[in-house]
Amino acid sequence: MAILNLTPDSFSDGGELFAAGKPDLDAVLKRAEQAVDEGADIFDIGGESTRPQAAAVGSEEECARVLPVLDALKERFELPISVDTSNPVLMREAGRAGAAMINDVRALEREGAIGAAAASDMAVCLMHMQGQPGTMQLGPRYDDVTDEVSAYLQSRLDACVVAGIDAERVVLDPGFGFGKTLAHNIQLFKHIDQLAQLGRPLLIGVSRKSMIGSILSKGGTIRPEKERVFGGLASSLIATQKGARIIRTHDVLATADALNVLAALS
Ligand code: 7PM
Repeated sequence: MAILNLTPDSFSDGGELFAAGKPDLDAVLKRAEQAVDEGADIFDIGGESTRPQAAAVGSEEECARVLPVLDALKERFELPISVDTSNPVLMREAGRAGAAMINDVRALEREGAIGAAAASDMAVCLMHMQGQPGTMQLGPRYDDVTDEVSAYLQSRLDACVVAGIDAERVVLDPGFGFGKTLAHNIQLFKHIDQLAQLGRPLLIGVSRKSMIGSILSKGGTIRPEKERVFGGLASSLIATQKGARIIRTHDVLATADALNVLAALS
C-alpha cells in the first residue's frame, strides 16, 4: 500500500504533494505512477494529518483535498484506492466516487462513521489508537498491550458486524506508534501472529516511524526519518512472516522487492 499524503505537514514526506494550499495534482499523479511502476497494489490517500502538532482540518477542507485526487486516480489507474479518514461525510463521498476502502485510525468510532461505512460497499481498515492524536504519546499505559489491542480490534470488528458491515469487509491494524511507547510497539510487534489469529487480514504501518528511528539510535541520537528505510524494510518482512497481509509504506520499490523475494524464497 503506497502512501500518498495530501497534507501540507506530514512528517517524513512533508508536503511533497502539496502546493499553494492544496494537493498538487500533477505531483500526486506522478508519484502514483511511480508507485505503480515500483509494485504498489493499493493507494492510500489522506487529507488530514494525524501528527500530534498538526492543525485540525475541517470536513470541507479535508473533502476538497481528497475528492479531486480520488477522481483523478480512479480515471487513470486500476489500483484500488484506500481513503485515510475518520470523517463520515468524506466516507460517503469517497464511496460514491469509487474508493475501495476506508482506512480509519479511529476505527469508525466517530459519530456517524460506522453508519457511513455500512451504507457503502467499501472495505474498512480498523486501527487501534490509545487516546487522541494530540495527546496519545503522553504516557500511554497498558497492562498487556497485545491483549488490549487484540480485544479492542475484536470489539470494533463486532461493532461493524452489528452495524451491517460483513466481517469479510474488515481489515485490522494494531496502529504502531499510536498511543504506544517503544516498549509497547516492540511487544506488540513480536506478537503480530496473535493478532493474525483474529481471522481478518492485518495491515501494518511502520514506514519511517519513530520506533524504527529509536531502534536504530546511536549515542542517544534517533535515526532521522529519511534514514529509516532499511529498518522499515526489515520490519515489513518480519511482520509479513508473522502473518501481516498489507504493508503501508512510503518506500514502495524497496518494500515490493523485499516482499517478492520473501514470497519466492519461503
Ligand atoms: C505523524 C504521526 C505523521 C503518524 C504520520 C503518522 C497509519 C495509518 C498513519 C498506520 C493505518 C504515518 C502516520 N499511520 N493508517 N495512518 N496504519 N491504517 O506514519 O500505521 O504515516 S499516519
